[in-house]
Amino acid sequence: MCNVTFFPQHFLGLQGMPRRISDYPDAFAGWNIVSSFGSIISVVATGLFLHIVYLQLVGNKNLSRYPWYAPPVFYDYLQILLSRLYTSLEWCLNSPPKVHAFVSLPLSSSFKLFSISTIFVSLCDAPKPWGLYFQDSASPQMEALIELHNDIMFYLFAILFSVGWILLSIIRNFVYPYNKISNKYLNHGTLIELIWTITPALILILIAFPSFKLLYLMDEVTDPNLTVIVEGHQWYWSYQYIDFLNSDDEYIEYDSYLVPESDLTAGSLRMLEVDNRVILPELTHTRFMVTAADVIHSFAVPALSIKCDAYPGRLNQVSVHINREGLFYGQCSEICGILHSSMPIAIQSVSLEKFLLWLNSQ
Ligand SMILES: [Cu+2]
Repeated sequence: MCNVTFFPQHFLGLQGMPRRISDYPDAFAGWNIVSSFGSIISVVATGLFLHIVYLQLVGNKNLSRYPWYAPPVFYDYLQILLSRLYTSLEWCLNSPPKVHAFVSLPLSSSFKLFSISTIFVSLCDAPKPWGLYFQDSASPQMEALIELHNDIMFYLFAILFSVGWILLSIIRNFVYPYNKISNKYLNHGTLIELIWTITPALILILIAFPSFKLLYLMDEVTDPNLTVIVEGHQWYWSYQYIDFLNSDDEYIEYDSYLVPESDLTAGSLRMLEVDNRVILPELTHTRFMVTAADVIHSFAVPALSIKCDAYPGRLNQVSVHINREGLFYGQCSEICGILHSSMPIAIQSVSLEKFLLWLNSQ
């Protein structure tokens, strides 16, 4: 039950869902539904557990003879279900594929079982429905973060399997009806206690080294070629390009609001699309100076590994080097009031020529 409730939250976190939002982009809905079912199941299970405890303690009712008995899983049915879940083109072709397999350009959709409403062209730089992993990275920092995550997951799986193995062998070897005197030798073991105290400490140190290295590396702001001032407001972002003046000799600046559901055009993302995007050149060291006008906000774009708190009366800075063209979505990630979920961020990375053209038009 805990897994059903919290594991989807893990995937949602990887996909970039901020905490404490009242309404979320549609891509996040799928796993949230699973999570809701999980929480309902765990409430029911807690009730059942208390009921069983009551039966045993008050009603004096004993356990059945085979407490670990589980009915067999229907393997064939599971296999059929799995092989139907293909999500990419190669799985819908025969093997070996024909030379001209498609008459028109095929559009890939994700997770056919549930998402009839979300058959879009696959987006790389926004959360995906039923996404399990990070959004595609577009900056060196994000590459490093993903690598750190995978490194730590290695230890996590090692721990999961060793603890799981211990649990299973305890269940197998020390169940009452099969092993009546198994408690006889369960006393103390100085050596094993030393091992299980020191090993976790060593693992923590192993994790800490790459983690701190990356932390300090990401704090570094390398010689920026371009500075953008980001100001969080209740409930929109405003941007200022302080390196450039427009024809009236003023800084280029504009506000960026959420596009409401009624004004969305086909294909744009609900709760993520804005009226004025941040336009940045690719392959350029850019610095964001982040601040806020009223309350604390947080400027966050998962694909670029940006997450920077915006405080009133204080300038924070974060540097980013976008390594390809693309459209990157993020959301305010610090609860800032009733419309916290309605102040998304859209950063469009374009070639330098296009960026200059855009500057000229300002
Ligand atoms: Cu905010």
